[in-house]
Amino acid sequence: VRGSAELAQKILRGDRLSLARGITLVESTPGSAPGLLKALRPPRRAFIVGVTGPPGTGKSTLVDRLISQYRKKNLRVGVIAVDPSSPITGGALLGDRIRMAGHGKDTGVFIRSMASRGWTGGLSRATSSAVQILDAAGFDLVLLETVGIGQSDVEVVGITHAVIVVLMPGLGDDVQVSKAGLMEVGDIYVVNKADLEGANQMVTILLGALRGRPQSPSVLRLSALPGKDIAGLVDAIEEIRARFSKAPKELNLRSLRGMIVETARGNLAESLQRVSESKADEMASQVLLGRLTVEEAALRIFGN
Ligand SMILES: Nc1nc2c(ncn2[C@@H]2O[C@H](COP(=O)(O)OP(=O)(O)OP(=O)(O)O)[C@@H](O)[C@H]2O)c(=O)[nH]1
Ligand SMILES: [Mg+2]
Repeated sequence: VRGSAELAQKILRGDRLSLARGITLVESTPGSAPGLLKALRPPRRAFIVGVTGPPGTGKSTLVDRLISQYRKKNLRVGVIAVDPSSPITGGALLGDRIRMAGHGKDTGVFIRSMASRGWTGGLSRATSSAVQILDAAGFDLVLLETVGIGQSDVEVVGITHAVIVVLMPGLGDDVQVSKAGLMEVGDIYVVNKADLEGANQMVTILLGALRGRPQSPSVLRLSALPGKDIAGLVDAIEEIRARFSKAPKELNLRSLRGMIVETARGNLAESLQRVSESKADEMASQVLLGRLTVEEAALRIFGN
């Protein structure tokens, strides 16, 4: 605990090495750093933006462009790029680093890739913790990139104040977009790679898919790679950021709700993993003997 108080002090002072160490700590040994997070409990200042969407739509390229835009505004920018399935998309981590490498020497920018390292539920919890650490370290803007493959990959952006969903031409309306729950989470939808064919069609599909939403989110088309029409996206972000600055409570409550749920999800998944190995075997025999149903066994798995 003494060590974590010291580490917290250094993080609050903005020491980069301690910041990196703090994130490594929450990433590698989840739940082991309650002292650190408690000591950090910051006045919540950072504006936190999630960037999600199917693989390869240009999220990292867009994040890189946003870093440049916000550095021009003199905001300090922290980035967490989450890779939920490192064995499969192992190249993506390296790719993210390379794509954002231009900011490597800028002390107003901190970029970190995080991988789930194979343990269930760890991702959600570690991400919430890492975002809190960047907030405490005094970053004005925190960008959180996640690949929107499955429901939980998408839901992790619920810990933010604003969510950008990045799509591209040719995705179609059903497969990746609707299924992953992307149509529910976005405040801003971007059709990236507008330089490619089919961008207008994608916008049409998107508007159709968003029709059921009570408040229509912004829909923008741009090209992150050549850096075309990024200004429109910055305007859309700034509109939400202005709302956040004026009355932070509403968006902070949304983000904290998300963090609590994601952390609980992590805890639950970890507990389940811990008990299921030993207990499921024993209960399977009970079910086989007709003493329990599968449903009863599942309800009892956390009990004694
Ligand atoms: N034509 C075109 N290509 C782009 C544009 N933006 C990004 N790309 C390319 O799309 C590819 C994927 O870009 P990334 O930024 O890595 O996409 P990502 O969504 O972060 O990918 P993952 O993190 O792996 O899901 C790269 O080859 C980019 O150069 C664009 O505006 N136009
Ligand atoms: Mg990426």
